[in-house]
Amino acid sequence: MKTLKTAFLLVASVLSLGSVAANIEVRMMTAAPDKQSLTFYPIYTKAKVGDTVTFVPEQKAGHTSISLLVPPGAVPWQGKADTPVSVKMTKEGIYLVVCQVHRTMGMVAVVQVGKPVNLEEARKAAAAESAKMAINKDRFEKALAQVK
Ligand SMILES: [Cu+2]
Repeated sequence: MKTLKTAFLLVASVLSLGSVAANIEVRMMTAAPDKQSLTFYPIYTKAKVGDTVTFVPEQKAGHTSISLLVPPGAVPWQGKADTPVSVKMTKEGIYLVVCQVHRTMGMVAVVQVGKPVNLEEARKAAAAESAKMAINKDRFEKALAQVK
């Protein structure tokens, strides 16, 4: 009887959730499967409000995930070197991410959560950051081109 009650509660709670929040991994890599070096992989990620994005240092080289820009009302983050950081996405919009150590080498990522409400602001911030890069200056632009 107890098992039946537990099973019922489990089914009821799963049904009430509707869409289940996902945990999405973005890897921080020195050499990525797409032949890029010093890069987030993938550089563009689409998520829903309520999802968690975890930045995972796949190869250790001092990689650090920090937010360059977050949508209005969202909380910025600053990860530690070579340490995973999980960010719960509570606000819609575009998040720009850089690796503190390799940002001038174009180690950047874009996370889109829901609608891109701050796309214009994100484009401006990305262009300003890209102007300071020595290599891979087009990565932010390539990632932002995938925003829909
Ligand atoms: Cu890095």
